[in-house]
Amino acid sequence: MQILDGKLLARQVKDELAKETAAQIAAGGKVPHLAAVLVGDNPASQVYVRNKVRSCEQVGFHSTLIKKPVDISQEELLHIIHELNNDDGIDGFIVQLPLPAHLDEEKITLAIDPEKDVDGFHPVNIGRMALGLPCYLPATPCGIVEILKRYEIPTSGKEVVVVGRSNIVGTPISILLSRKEKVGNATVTLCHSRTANLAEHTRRADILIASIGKPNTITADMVKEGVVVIDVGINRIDDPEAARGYRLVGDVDFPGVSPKASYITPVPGGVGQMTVVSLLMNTLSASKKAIYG
Ligand code: L34
Repeated sequence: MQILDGKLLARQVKDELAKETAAQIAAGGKVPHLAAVLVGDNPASQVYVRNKVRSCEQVGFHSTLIKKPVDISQEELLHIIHELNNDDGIDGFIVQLPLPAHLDEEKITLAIDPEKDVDGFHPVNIGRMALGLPCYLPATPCGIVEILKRYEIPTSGKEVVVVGRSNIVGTPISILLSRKEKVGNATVTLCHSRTANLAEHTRRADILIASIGKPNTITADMVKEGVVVIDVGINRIDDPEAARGYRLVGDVDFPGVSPKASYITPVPGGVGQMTVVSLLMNTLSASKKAIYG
């Protein structure tokens, strides 16, 4: 069993991005600038956005963090998005999800200019992705592709089983891996909460992508020997002995499944790390106007 080390890969990609950014600036180009909008005080979102801002600093980007109280109105948030859309200094921006229940995530996502949608969540970017056109790829699926690419894990002709059909992970990764691309050409099965006999599907997987949002959903009896496991889940479990009072686990029962796996991502230190660097990759493309000219 080999660990797919997201932390190590993230460091490598960041080194590459830092060099490319320095070269761009030395050639008289732009310092890439990412803005992140964080609404409310969801503790996990605070950690993720902090990681994003810190990572921008590490690679030499500018970043702007816009923090707003939990009770911000929809109009006010739409106004901020409108300003960011029209701010030439900002190459790309994100609105961290989930949003408080009174805000309409769909409306907010649709308000973001696709050219600045470095999260790749806007239907224009998702549609372009589905057709194989240049686009911003959603960060988590992009991170998964980068892991498979850099560890040289073959996908062509393989059985990929994705568990979870969210707009930001399950749906896009199933499209990406079935496309005719270097990391692609897989036979993809997309399972979800209404799938009958989940284990029958997961046991067929050469590559299993778990993005359910519930700890220990994938157990040893549900996978075959030699499976490649990509665990997207990040769940907080109360743990009085841990310094922070909780520990992080994925959607996969790591102690049970890892002995059967050929490769497996850890949580933390796996996919989450690559989600952050994918956002940086998209922001650098945005600063070059590489996608939309
Ligand atoms: N708009 N909302 C928007 N864009 C995104 O790309 C996200 N996502 C997901 C949630 N909402 C979003 C993220 O940023 C998930 N996500 C994310 C980002 C970073 C990490 C995990 C998920 C991350 O840094 N994970 C660390 C551990 C962090 C911790 O200690 O809690 C890891 O090693 O997995």
